[in-house]
Amino acid sequence: MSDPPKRDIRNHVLFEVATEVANRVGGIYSVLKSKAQVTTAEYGSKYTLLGPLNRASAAMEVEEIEPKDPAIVATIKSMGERGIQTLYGRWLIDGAPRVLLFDTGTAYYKLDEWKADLWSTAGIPSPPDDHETNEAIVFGYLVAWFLGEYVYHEKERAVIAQFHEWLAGVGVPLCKKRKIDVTTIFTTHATLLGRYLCAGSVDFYNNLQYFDCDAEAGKRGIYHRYCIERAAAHAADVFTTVSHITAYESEHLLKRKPDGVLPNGLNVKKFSATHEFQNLHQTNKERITDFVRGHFYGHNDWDPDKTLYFFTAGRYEYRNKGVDMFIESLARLNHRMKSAGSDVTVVAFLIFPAQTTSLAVEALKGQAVIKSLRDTLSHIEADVGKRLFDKALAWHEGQDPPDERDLLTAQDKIMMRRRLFAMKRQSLPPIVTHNMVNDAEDPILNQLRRCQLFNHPSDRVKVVFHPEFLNSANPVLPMDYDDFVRGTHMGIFSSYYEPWGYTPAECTVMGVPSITTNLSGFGCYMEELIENASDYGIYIVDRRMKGVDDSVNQLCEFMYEFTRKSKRQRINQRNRTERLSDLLDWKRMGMEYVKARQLALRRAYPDSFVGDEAGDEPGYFDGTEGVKISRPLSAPGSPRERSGMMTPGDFASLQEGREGLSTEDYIAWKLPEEEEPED
Ligand code: U2F
Ligand code: UDP
Ligand code: G6P
Repeated sequence: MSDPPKRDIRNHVLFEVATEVANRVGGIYSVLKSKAQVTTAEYGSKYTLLGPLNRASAAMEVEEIEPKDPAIVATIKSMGERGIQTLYGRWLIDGAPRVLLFDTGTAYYKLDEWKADLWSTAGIPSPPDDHETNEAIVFGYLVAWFLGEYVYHEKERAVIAQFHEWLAGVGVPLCKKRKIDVTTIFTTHATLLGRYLCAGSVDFYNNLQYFDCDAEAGKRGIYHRYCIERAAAHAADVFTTVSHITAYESEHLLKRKPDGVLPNGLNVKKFSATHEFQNLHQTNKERITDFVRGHFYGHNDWDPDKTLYFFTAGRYEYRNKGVDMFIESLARLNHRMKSAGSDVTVVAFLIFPAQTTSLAVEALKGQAVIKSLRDTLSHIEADVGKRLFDKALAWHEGQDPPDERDLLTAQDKIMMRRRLFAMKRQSLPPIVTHNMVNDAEDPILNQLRRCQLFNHPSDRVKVVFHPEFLNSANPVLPMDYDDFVRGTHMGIFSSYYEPWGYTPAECTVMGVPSITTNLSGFGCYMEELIENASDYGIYIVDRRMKGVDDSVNQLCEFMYEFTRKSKRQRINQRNRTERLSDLLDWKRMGMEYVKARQLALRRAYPDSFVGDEAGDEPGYFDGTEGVKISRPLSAPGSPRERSGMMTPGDFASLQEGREGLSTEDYIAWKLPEEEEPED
């Protein structure tokens, strides 16, 4: 971009490019969807999301409209003339952002040409049989094509294109090679190598700087994908990740130090009555209790009022999500509660989609048995009421009042006996609600077996493995995930590899305490932000400096202490947890995106910033300068929040002009060897 025309940077246009636009695959969908409201508030019609067209999900999520921006109209038309089909519309979510979805299928006639081009211009190879990569290439070329034509038609305004994750990253090196007059941001939400390496049994964090990345990628058959990811990271004007820990990882594995960190936020919905979320906890907890009664029929010998529901959930990445550590800690917790003679029962749910054939008969039976018990008893109850009423009507002076022994008929007693005997069971209550395809090799089941967590009556910790995401149409545990989370007492996410981790953040905004680790982006973020985090229901297990055994004990200790809280203390803690919501709201987190965009404009159009006094300060004209972070409103117990006048990004520290600094810039993240001496 040697001598670009002077474009209007203040009135710029924003495109956000991702494969999960209006199409749920993973966490990026959560990012785009929850952020839409703040971004459309800022940009209105100047904001468009670009994604591949998935007709099935678009039919549900997108309403087609006519584009108004003349440059978009012209570009769609000219691409259409070359056979490329698109769908332009509004994504039917809060904020209703505009989306432009490309039908990649209509561009496959170009695949070979584009693959050759990718090899000759960027040196990126692409094997013939990797469908996901082919899709990424076609989509990337379509986006570059679109942007190239768009800036040809739109000559006035500056254009920012922000790309998420390697799957949408091919367009980034293309923009650079073709000198398309846009400024680019590449945001990665994990690294390919990080995911693969952590899932194996390597000591990832202590060896980050030693991996031979090309060789490691080659060994795993992902060299070409790694090339795309790395090219996008290097070609972007601004490179960002979602957390410091992933920034550090990216620096070593992708060989570019990110310019900043854009932490993930949530669309926080406030209830008009502040205690409403507590009521929701109570009603949803009762729904969980209904399930538990059925699942543990014949063994319901504990007090529902002294029962705590713990859970963990996510994609089934056994080691990355820390399930190994969670189960081991549960076994220790069980032992500890037993030896202490605790009268509390913990039911721990593990929710990870795995391959199953069907719901287990035992699980269905449990719900059925309890349902017929309840039906029979309400029947008897109604009859008793009627009989009592009739007897009372017929009573006259001198007679004894109706005797309660006459109220149950022989028939009632027989019915009741039948139901009671139906609840007898020979076996222990099941661990898993479904029939697993791979029961004998499933890592969760095997570890539960090893730790002997079998739902024995003497166990204080019971476990339920639900190998499917929750939804309210399920006959065994008929609840949507959000409702389920609200009904639990604590979420536990002892992850080993977790660039951000939406699950604990979601717990927080619903007022549910959670445990995470200092290897998760969210955990580190909260640890930095609030001093006395555990008072606020954010417990952070140290998986960095401690050995595995010590981390397991720490996790066990957190859970054990939680079981010793009184109801009053739990209610209080939930109130405090919920007050942290504001810290996670996109209204605040979104500031980092604003800064990243300003930095991108500055790098592409430095001339437009010359002579500007505040020119060193990314985000200086975006209206966020000096904005005070809202603290969670609370007296007396505001978290000792460390942010003061900072924005989320001051932790994240966009690195403009500071390239070349060491990894110590990443908050709270140092290699063990780089640790300062203790004195
Ligand atoms: C990173 O997460 P990813 O997006 O890379 O993780 P994925 O495997 O793509 O997706 C997990 C999501 O998939 C959804 C589920 C999650 O949002 O709700 N899902 C589903 O709806 N149904 C299914 O059957 C299976 C999955 C990163 F690893 C995280 O730490 C970050 O939080 C995230 C966002 O930045 O990016
Ligand atoms: N989730 C869900 N249904 C479930 C369990 C989990 O929709 O039964 C969602 C949860 O709401 C969260 C996501 O799965 O948004 C997990 O995202 P996270 O960032 O924790 O990890 P990722 O899977 O993206 O690595
Ligand atoms: C909420 C409800 C209370 C209920 C409490 C139970 O706060 O508003 O009515 O007593 O939840 O809390 P627990 O931690 O025992 O589930």
